[in-house]
Amino acid sequence: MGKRAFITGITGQDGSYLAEFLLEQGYEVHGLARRVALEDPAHRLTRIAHIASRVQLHAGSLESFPSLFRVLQKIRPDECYHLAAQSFVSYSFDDEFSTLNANINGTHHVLAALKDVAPKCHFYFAATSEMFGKAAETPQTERTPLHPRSAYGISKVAGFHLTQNYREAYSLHASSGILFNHESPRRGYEFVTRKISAGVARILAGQSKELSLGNLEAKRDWGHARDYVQAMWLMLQQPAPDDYVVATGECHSVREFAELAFRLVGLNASDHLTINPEFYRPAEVDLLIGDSTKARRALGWQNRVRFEELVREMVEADCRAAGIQQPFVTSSAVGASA
Ligand code: NDP
Ligand code: GDR
Repeated sequence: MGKRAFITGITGQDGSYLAEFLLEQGYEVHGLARRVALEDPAHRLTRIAHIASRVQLHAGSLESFPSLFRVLQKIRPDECYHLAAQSFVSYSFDDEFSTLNANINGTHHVLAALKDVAPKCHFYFAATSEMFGKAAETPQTERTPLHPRSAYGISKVAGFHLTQNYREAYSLHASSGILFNHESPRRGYEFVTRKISAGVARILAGQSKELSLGNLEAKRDWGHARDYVQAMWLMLQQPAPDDYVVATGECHSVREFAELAFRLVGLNASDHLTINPEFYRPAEVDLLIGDSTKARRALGWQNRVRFEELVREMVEADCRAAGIQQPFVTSSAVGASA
């Protein structure tokens, strides 16, 4: 009999890759989905449509302790991956209240329910490099001080501390993955990488002329979501719970991402890229780059997808969706002139 896993946020980017991975490992996979999503699967469950018949979805929301308690009591999972969150940093400035409410209370609700109904369950918390925010050192490790710069970052610091506290106070096998940005063709359209890949595809297809972004100089450590969900799983297979930074150790600016995406399809970024101050944030995180030595050594984790391959996969997927089968002008853009 395989193990039982429960994923909050199964309809999101990471949840969909994690569900696939756990099914491959022989798990019985359960997921939390909002009632509105269950009633509109054609639009709201697109990322897991291909595995819908193999996962069991349960209605519930982060805001409702009773809904989470009921689901966890019914499933009593061996492993719980708590990924659900209001995850868009920019939106957390527009609505601090709902971000703090969903993210902090949601994590508290899941932990409190697990403590009562499945205290032996291994728990994963989706922490983030945004907790480092105005980072005190470069690169960031598990020991770097936390200095969040948004309600989102603050909510994740609270979730991180809650997770540590449940580990210490109630001996829960509760781990946090401090994951740096990870992307894929399943990334939400609001995030900058997908905004770029989808924007490039639209321009190439003649459906639009420009792509409007905010701060091009922000630097991020971008990996592929498929690699990162394996780190989540590895953490829960360890005898003892712990916290791990998961990152590629390589960083690029938003400008570099955009220039490469345009260059791959034979377009010049400067002909199409415009700046819109509306996309600037009240407080920016300028530079994030992670040192994942601990995860590599203790978990044996590695990231396989490099930067150019990631950009290429995202641009290709969006071009295909726009009806363009062969979007690339060169086999490799590295070293190509802009
Ligand atoms: P997504 O935004 O793609 O997915 C978020 C998920 O949370 C969706 O399934 C969404 O459901 C669900 N959700 C949001 N609010 C609620 C709610 N109130 N009740 C129930 N479900 C809710 O995020 P990712 O997959 O990219 O990220 C997964 C987690 O990892 C998040 O917690 C994120 O903050 C964190 N993280 C992500 C990183 C990244 O680079 N991707 C890096 C570090 C951390 P619905 O589909 O209905 O909206
Ligand atoms: P981030 O991702 O805030 O790092 O959070 P996002 O892609 O939104 O922003 C990355 C950087 O790009 C700059 N930027 C823009 N961002 C967006 N969204 N839209 C724009 O037009 C634009 N122009 C420039 C931003 O200012 C920022 O510096 C992601 C989320 O997945 C979080 O949930 C997760 O915790 C962190 O990654 C690690």
